[in-house]
Amino acid sequence: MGLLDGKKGVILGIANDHSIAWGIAQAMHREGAELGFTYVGEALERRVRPLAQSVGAALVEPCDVGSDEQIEALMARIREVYGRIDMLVHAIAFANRDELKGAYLNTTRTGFLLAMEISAYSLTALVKAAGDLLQPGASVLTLTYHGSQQAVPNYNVMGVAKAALEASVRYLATDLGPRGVRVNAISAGPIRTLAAGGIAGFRSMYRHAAEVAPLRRNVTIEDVGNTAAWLCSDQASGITGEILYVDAGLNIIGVSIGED
Ligand code: NAD
Ligand code: 0WE
Repeated sequence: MGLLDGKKGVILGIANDHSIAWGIAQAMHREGAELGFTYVGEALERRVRPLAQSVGAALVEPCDVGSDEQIEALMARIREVYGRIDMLVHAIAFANRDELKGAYLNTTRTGFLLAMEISAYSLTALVKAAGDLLQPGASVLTLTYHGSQQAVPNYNVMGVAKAALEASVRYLATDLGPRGVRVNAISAGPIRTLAAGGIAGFRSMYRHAAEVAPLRRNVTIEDVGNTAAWLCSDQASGITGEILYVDAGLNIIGVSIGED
């Protein structure tokens, strides 16, 4: 008896087995869900296909969320293979690497628009294109980070994009609620994924998080995956438009004094 028995879901944002989206896929698969995955580019296709096979994913399609054509093609395939879906997971973010360091005020117009398009607007584009593929009882989930709420050194334009993403969650929840579709976000603490790799100061921030978080540890993709599976299950049927922190409690700390 799994939490997600009989449910079908599509997960966007698996790059490799360190991806948060992969943690979500594993937990959803364990709970009985039937899954489909997307990837961007041939390099990632080679990573994603074996992972898809290991959980019996029936659908593996390309989808660059910067392209309306690819989003439309994905939805057409979902319609063919599944008819309808119960879960749509968006675990995608992108900004120019050189704008994830130094002063936020150096953000360029094109860099700002790129981060907003790929990291925030894409959720709205996907939900719009999904249309009636999302039936009553279905759940949409995205991933965010606390840099949307408070200034985090170097997160910069991504923080602004995540603020827009979180607001989108509330407006989409308002639009889809009458149809019985829920929309939520998980705000994860720092995790060492491909997207965190090579970010200026990430290592020391990651270590600091484990020192000051109430649980005195970092969160894992398993922590996030388990919460995601539950949030998309009927057990969470009264929750929509919510930003749920999975961060070992880090965000509730105002001042931390080192233990010596
Ligand atoms: P990841 O690198 O494993 O995943 C990011 C994914 O975004 C990749 O699969 C990449 O292919 C995809 N992507 C980028 N541009 C795309 C595009 N144009 N079209 C489609 N897909 C595109 O890293 P992750 O840390 O697992 O990131 C997943 C989500 O979790 C992101 O939204 C990120 O902001 C969020 N998040 C990460 C952390 C962290 O510390 N790692 C913390 C909180 C939230
Ligand atoms: O959302 C993110 C990272 C998103 C991200 C990562 C990259 C790296 C590679 C977006 N675009 C790119 N572009 C690239 O070229 N996180 C929540 C992880 C993260 O990134 C940080 C963090 C944390 C946490 C950047 C600065 C400070 C903290």
